[in-house]
Amino acid sequence: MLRPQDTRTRERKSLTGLWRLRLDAAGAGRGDRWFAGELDDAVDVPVPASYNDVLADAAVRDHVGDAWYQTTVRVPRGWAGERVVLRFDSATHRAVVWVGDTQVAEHEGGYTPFEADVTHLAVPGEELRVTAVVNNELTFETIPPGVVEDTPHGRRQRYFHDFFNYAGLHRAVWLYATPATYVRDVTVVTDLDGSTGVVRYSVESAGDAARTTRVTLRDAERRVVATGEGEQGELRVAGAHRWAPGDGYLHELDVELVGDDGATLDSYLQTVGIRTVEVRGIEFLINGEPFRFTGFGKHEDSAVRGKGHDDAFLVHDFALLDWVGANSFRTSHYPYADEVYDYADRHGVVVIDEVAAVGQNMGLAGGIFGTQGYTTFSPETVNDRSREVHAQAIRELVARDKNHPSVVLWSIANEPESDTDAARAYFEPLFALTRELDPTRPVGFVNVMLAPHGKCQVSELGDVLMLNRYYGWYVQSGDLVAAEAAWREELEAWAGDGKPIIITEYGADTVPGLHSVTPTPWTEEYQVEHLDMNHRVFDSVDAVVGEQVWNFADFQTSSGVMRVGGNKKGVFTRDRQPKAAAHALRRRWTRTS
Ligand code: GCB
Repeated sequence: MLRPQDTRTRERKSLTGLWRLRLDAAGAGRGDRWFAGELDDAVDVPVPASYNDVLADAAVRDHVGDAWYQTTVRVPRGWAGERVVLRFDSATHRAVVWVGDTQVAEHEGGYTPFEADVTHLAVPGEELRVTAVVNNELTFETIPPGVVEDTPHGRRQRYFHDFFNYAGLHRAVWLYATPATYVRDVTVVTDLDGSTGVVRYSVESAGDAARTTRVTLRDAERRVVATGEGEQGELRVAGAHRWAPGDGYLHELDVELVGDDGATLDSYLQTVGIRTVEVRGIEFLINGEPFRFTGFGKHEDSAVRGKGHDDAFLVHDFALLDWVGANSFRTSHYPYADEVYDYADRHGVVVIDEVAAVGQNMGLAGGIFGTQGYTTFSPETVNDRSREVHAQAIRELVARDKNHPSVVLWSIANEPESDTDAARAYFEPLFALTRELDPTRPVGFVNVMLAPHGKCQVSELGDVLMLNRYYGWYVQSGDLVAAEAAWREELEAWAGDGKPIIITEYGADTVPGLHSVTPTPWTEEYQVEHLDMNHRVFDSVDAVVGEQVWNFADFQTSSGVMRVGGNKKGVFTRDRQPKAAAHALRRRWTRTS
C-alpha cells in the first residue's frame, strides 16, 4: 500500500480538520446504524488528535468502547474516470469505516494505515459522508494487550504498558485519486559495490491497460543517474552519494507505467537512500562502518493532542535530537506516523522501528515490577490468536516502512516475558516471519530485567541484544555504587554472547526543579549521576554499540501511585524544556574526541 501523493498522475485531498465525534459507551451505534445519517449529539474534535484530552471531561478521557467520527468531503470535479481511495494513516486501535451507508473498510491495529477503494461511491463534484467507528478496547488478543473489566461503576480498561491508552484518529486521513491502471507497490533494496551504489527495485501494478514499467533514478540535484525498464531490475550508480547517519542524502526513483502509445499512465515517486546495514560480530555496521547509537526511546505524546501527529512537535523534537547530539531513536512502543520516518530519512537520523507488542509480560505492572495476576502465555491470555495478530502487525510494519533508509533494525516486542519455554515457542516463528519479510535488516526484541543473561530464552533468536535496565532506579534505588557493580556484572555476561548490545532503556524519573547535593532519586542531579554511572558501565564493555535513554520527554501514563502526572523519565519535560540531564547528555554526545 503506497502513500498518497501528488504527482503528474495522482492527486490527494486531506481530510484533516474538525470532525464530529459521538462516544458510544453502551455500544449501541452499530446496531442502530449510526453511520446511516448525521451523527446526533456529536461534538467537534480535531483530526489528527486523540480525543481523550481535547474535551475537559473525565468521561471522554477514560472512555472505553466505540467512538464515532464523521465528516464530509467533496470529491474533486476533476476526478472523473480516476480510481478513488479513502485512506486512514491510522485509527487507534481498530476501526470500521462507511462511506454513505456502505461499509468500505475494517482494520485491526492502531498504528498502521489502511484504505478502501471507493471509486464506485465517489461522484466527482459530489459530497461523501465518511463515518468511522474507532474502538479502543484492548484484550489478550490485541497488540498491545489489555483486559476490559466490568465493575459496578462501569467498564474499565486495564492494560500492562506504561503509557496512556490514547485513542482516536491520530494521523491524517486522505481521499486520493490514481489512474485506473496504477502503481500498487514499490520495493527498493540498496547495496554498495565499492563506491558504486546498487538499487534493486521491484514494482507491482494493477489495472487493465497494457503497460510497461519504466524507472528513472535522480540524485538530490535532480540529475538522472540511472534508468531501467521492467517490473524488477537493478540500477547502478557510480560514485553514489550514500545515505548515512548525519547525512540524509536521498535519491528519487520515478516509477512510471507507460501505455502502448507511449503516454504515462501513472507516476509514483519513491525516495531512496543508498546504504547498507549489517551485523558483524559485536559490530553494527552502516555502510560498512561501525555505528554507535546515541539517543532515546520516544513516545508520540504531547499535551492536549495525546498521540495525535503534529508537525510542530515533529520538527521541534528533531531539532532537540540534533541539539543534544542524538543520532537515533526507537519508535517505542509502536510504529510512528509516516511523517516521522520521512523526516528521519531526510535528516540522516537512525531509527529502530518497533511493533506495538508491549505489555506481554504479566510479571510487570506498567513498566515496573509487580505481578498482574495472569499467566502471560496460555490459551486464555496471550495465545495463538494473539500471535497471529502480532504477525499481522509485523507484516503491516514491514510493508509500510521497508523503503526507509533510516530504519536499520526491527524490534518485534518490548519487554515480553522471555524466560519461559512458552515465550520461546511464541517468538520463534515471529523472528522467522520478520526475516522472511525483510532479509536485509537485522531483527531483535527488547529484553527486560526480569529475564537476565542466562535466563532469557529469546535473546539468542535476535541479531542484536537490546536491553532495558534500571539499575539505580527500580533496583538499588538511590545506591549508585551498588547499582554500578551489579550492572557491570550483568552486562559483561551479555557481552560474552558475541553480539552487539544496544541499551534501549536506562533512566530515572526526575521532577524538574527538584535538587539535592547528595544522590537523591527524583532530583535533577540524580538523573545526571544516574546517567553518568550507566555511561561508565557502557564505556567499559566493548560490545555496547548504543545507548538510548528512557525517555526523550516526560509522557502521560495511566493513573497510579508510581506516576506523578505521568512518567517523568524525560530528559526534556513534556513541553520539551531541558532538565539538567539534557545538558549533560549534550556534553557527552557532542564532544569531538
Ligand atoms: C520500561 C518500559 C517503558 C516504561 C519504563 C519505565 O521498561 O519499557 O515502557 O515506561 O520501563 O519508566 O518504567
